[in-house]
Amino acid sequence: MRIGITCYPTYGGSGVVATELGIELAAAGHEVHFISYSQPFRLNGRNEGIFYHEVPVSNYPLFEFPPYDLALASRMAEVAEFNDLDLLHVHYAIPHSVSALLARQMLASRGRRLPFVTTLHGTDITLVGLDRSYLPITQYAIQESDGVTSISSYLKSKTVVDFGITREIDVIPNFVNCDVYTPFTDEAVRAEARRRFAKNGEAILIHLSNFRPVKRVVDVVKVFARVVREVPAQLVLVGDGPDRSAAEWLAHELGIHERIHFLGKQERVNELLPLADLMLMPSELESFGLAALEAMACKVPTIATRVGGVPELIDDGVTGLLFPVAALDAMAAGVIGLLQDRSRLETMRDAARKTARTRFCATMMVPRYVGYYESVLNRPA
Ligand code: GMT
Repeated sequence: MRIGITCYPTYGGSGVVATELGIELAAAGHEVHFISYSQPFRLNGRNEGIFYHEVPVSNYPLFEFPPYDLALASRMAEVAEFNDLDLLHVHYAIPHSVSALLARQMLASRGRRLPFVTTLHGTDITLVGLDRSYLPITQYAIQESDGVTSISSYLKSKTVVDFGITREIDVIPNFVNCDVYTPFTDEAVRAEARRRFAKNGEAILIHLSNFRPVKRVVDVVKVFARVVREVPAQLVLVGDGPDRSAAEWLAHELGIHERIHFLGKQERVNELLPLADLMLMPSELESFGLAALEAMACKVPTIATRVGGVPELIDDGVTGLLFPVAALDAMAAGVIGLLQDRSRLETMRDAARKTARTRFCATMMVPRYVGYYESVLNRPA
């Protein structure tokens, strides 16, 4: 198949899923064309079968707000025509599904079929999409898509209820490549690698996100401050975004900054995750929680909040621990309890990896997407 993929190329879960899917599809022999305003950050240009098409956006002075969605629609139609695409797969409804709808109509007027699949990821439904200025058009584009998938059952229900969507939505959960996201096989090698952050064999906690308010990064620092009162530990923070400076200030104010490693955006998170004992994900909301899945594949359980689609991923007490939002004392007690009970932590680490491999592996989910594309293509136009 020849598939066009559009996503936000910046640091965010939907872009990661779209990019990883494109890489897997190309590895399976499909031709994948990414169409976006810049190259998705996990796409390094080395993969055979993957092409990238930049969307140029005019900055003519009359446009106080450059019309990206229109430029994207034009580029989608062009790329589809010049490369004979079978279908488009857009990640994040706003504005990608609207642009795809326009591209489909443009090509239909020339007698060419270009169906599109929309994958809903989270804030496109739960936050941004509910804004009245976007709601009617998002609702329309979802309803008019040739196929719609959602990354969790939670998000599917939210879309049906909050947007009054009546069309079918298939749940295809997020996935991880369990050969790329792997734990260390040799404990001595792991111990040596951990010295990068923990010179004296201390515990290592990790957090990975885009540091947006919904991630509650300040809570990560507050939980860590409680943990280090009881257990010697280091905290590795991967990512960047609006709340980074607040987190850095707090780390200094609490006098624990020397134990906290702000790494910023990192390309190869698969090399950092396996160094940790636990991940912290105290988010206000997560429709899925991809970072936690990537950690689980590396044998790192997550201490998370019981929100959105997280319970579909993390089995409380088995593959991680779940707490109410802002329950900082309870979260810290959970972390301390696990760090002080190494055999319980080891059991949980094994269970986390097993769940990633048996329920969320790329080898299972990518064929589901391919099957879904085929069903869309086989439907009458
Ligand atoms: O979490 C973000 O702010 C980024 C956002 C996105 O769409 O880029 O992530 C959403 O999609 C991810 C991939 O499907 C999910 O793992 C995240 O849970 C979801 N974020 C939220 O629901 C807040």
